[in-house]
Amino acid sequence: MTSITNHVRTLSARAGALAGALALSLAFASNVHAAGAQAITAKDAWVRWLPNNLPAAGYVTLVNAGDKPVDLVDISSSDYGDAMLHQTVSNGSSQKMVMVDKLTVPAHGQVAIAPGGYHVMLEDAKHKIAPGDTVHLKLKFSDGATLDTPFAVKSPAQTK
Ligand SMILES: [Cu+2]
Repeated sequence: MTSITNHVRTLSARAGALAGALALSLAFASNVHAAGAQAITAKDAWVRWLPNNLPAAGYVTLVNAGDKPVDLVDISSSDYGDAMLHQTVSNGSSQKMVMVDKLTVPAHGQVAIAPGGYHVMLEDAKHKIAPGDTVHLKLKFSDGATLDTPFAVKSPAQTK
């Protein structure tokens, strides 16, 4: 009698573990689905290239199709050793760059990282980069999404 009870216990323990595993995989599946409905998209991504290994500047417009604001929180690149978000601030006649920790893309809105405002400072190119090339920046957002975005490299003359 004891052995039958033990057997039944073992079975129900297994059933419990199975139900747990199933619930876990369902939860995982719904997370994957949520990540698939990405709120942020990138458009008009380009880099202003400068000769002589001078730092380049990346520009892009971020569009948020979601109901909540999303922050751009990190930028990295396999093509540059350093990629940082900067803002150009003018003080009367002089201009300076300041570091930006995060940039908020408003719900159902967009934000432009564009000349005169924000730029992604790109330094320490890992290989030879020239106008006509495409480089990739990885944009990370506060909702957990990552956008691996191609940027068209342009010479200063091409951007006028
Ligand atoms: Cu800068």
